Parts: sequence; structure tokens; C-alpha cells
Amino acid sequence: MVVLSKPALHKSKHCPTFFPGVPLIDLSKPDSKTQLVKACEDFGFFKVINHGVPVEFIKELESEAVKFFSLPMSDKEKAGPPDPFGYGDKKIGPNGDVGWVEYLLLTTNNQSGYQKFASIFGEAAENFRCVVNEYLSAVKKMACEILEMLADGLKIQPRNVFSKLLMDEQSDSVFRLNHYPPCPDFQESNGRNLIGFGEHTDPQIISVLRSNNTSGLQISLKDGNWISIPPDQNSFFINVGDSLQVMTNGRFKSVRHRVVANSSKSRLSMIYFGGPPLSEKIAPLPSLMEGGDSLYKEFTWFEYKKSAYKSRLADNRLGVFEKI
Ligand code: GA4
Repeated sequence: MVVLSKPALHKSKHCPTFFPGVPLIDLSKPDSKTQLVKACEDFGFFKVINHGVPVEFIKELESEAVKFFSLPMSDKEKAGPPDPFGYGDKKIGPNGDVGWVEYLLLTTNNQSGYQKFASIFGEAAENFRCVVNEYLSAVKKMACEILEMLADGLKIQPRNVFSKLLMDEQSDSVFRLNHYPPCPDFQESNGRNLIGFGEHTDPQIISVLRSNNTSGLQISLKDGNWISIPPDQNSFFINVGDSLQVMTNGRFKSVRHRVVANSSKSRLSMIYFGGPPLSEKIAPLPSLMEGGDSLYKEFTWFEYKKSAYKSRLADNRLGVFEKI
């Protein structure tokens, strides 16, 4: 169990209230590209509606996930350990991070993540894979549309500069199902929170999150204050990842976020992390350098990942690539 330290000077750091100001973007509106750019600059985070992902894909996947997490622990463990793909319980990553969460981490472009899985699901594994694939192709399409609108909003050509990395056959993207069981024994009244998933930024280009209607997600604002994001099972939440921050030379910020456990309700979230191919050089786009220098030393996605897997969740993973 991980507990945030006692409230220090700033109450709002530990007792965040729901924040009404998170940008809400209607993807069906022609003017949304300007709003998208602003949201990525101001928060690195926003919510989208009219996203075009069929509700039945979401519901089917949710029901498969509920079935999986309801299995006996001895069965779920057969789909583990997460190295990095597979079933994990409480331990996150290889360097000692823990949270009140169990999860399934899968690759998106090959079947390797599913092999462990087939051993417990038998024939149903095939159905699970179809449901995941159906969901992922719709979510990836939406993510690419958002990235193309962002390129338009930034006046960058070609408009697929970002989206082509997700569309590449070698794209190193990841899919994660997180289940945060309720934690009834935990006293939230003492001003402390039980951490479901500790604070971090996402490494990739863009992350697309859908959760059920249980609260828990919090984001950190530029001033360092944490705010709670009201859940909305009909919308998607989008995070700017570290790679997009670099490609925009820091104009877009990867958002620091975390999940706190709920004392009475389970939270279930599904996250697509859209990443580039391993060999891709991650560097600011020349048109975004505005005559200035790159803030980052050049690196490939492979190099970033190698260093990320040596880091703790809360570390600033871009720090080692920043120019002094
Ligand atoms: C954070 C975002 C994604 O959940 C993830 C995580 C990954 C893992 O769980 O294996 C990492 C973490 C995440 C960043 C630093 C390393 C790797 C755990 C960890 C301590 C799947 C990802 O891509 O990076």
C-alpha cells in the first residue's frame, strides 16, 4: 500500500477538488484544431466528445476486462509476470514502484502479449483478442485524427508528421487495462490518499484513456497543484506524452498525472499509448524551433525506452535528454 505523505503547506496538493476547467473538445467541430493546440499547450490534457469510437466496442471490451479481473488470482497470475507484458498486481515497472492496482499490459502490433493469456482463457482468448483489436483500431484512428488536427493547428506539413508514427507497422504502441479495486479500509478523512497509480508522465506520443464512472484520475497543473478529473465513461481523455513534448520542442507539455484509489467503487480504465517505431529519432520538428535551438539532445525511441526502464515512475525521464 502506498500512501501520500501528510498534507504539507498546500492543502490543494493533497485534497484536490473537481476542476471544471479541463478543455472539452468536440471533434466534430471544424474549429477544434485551435482548441486542441491550446489544450496541449496549457494542460497537455483534454477530454474529447463526438470521437467516433462505437459504444459497443467500448462496452464489449469493458465486459471482457471485468470478466478477466473477476477470475481467481491463481488464474490471473498465469498471464503474468509483466515483463513488461502480461498480468501484474500492485508492482508497476521493474524498479520498485507499487500501487493499489492490478493490470494487463499488452503490445498492440504483434501477438506476443496474448500468449500467456491463451493459457487461462483457452478458446475465449481469441474472442478477447478480437474485441481488443476492434477497440484499438477505432481508438488509433481517433488518435491519428487528433494528431493530424494538431499538425494543422500548428501549421505543420505534412499533416501526418505525428500520426504516421502510430500508423507505422513497427509502431511501438502499448495497451493497458487497469483495475483499481475499492479500498474500504482506507481512511481518506485523514487527508491522505491511497495511491492507485503513482504520479508520472507517459513516455509515448499520445495516450487515449477511457474509464468507467469511478473517479480517481488527477492531473498536475503547471503551478504544481493537483486537480481531480470528474470521470466520464462516454468520453475519452487524451494525454500529451514525452515524445510529443520533444517533437514540439516543449511547446506541448506531457502531463503529470496519477490515480488515487476509491474507498467504495472499482475503477476500470483502458489506455492506448501511441508510440513511434523503436528506430525513430525523436527530435523537435524544424518548423517548431522558431529560429531557436532544440531544447533536447537527439535520441531514438529505443534509447529513451532503455533509459525509461531504469527509471522510477515519478522520475523526469526527459531530464537526461535536456540540453543544459
Ligand atoms: C508509464 C506509462 C505506461 O503505463 C507504461 C508504463 C511502464 C510499465 O508499466 O511497464 C513504465 C512507466 C510507464 C514509465 C517508466 C517505467 C516503464 C513503468 C516504469 C517504471 C506502460 C509506459 O510505457 O511507461
